[in-house]
Amino acid sequence: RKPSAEEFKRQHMDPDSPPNSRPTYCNRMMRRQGMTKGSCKRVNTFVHESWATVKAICSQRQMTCKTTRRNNCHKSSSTLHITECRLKGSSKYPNCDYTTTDSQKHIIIACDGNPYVPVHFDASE
Ligand code: T3P
Repeated sequence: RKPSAEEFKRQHMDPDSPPNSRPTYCNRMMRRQGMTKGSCKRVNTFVHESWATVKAICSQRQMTCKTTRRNNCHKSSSTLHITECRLKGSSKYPNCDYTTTDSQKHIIIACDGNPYVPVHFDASE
């Protein structure tokens, strides 16, 4: 299935909650957003900014995607508020147990389609 903006929103957008380092955030959000079904997704980033702010990155600096090597990635010109969820080594499916880390970083996302919108989270730096 082709990655879509809807998938991107489900997995990576959390505009309404402020960045918060409550340690239970990732365990709760990874489950609620469907990323612990069948297996535990290992790494996932949530962005605490509006869809308008994230969509605008599709017209910012273009670069090669690290994961796909395609040339449709874009790096945010500003840093954004994000939370990174990382599966703990001790975690055993179906008990997906994550570390929650807040930060402010540039993000790199892939955009696709017409309209040209975010479809994949590539990296943060
Ligand atoms: P998706 O393509 O559905 O956005 O790279 C594999 C997945 O890991 C990819 O899912 C994005 C996700 N990921 C993050 O969410 N944050 C990161 O910092 C990295 C490296 C990957």
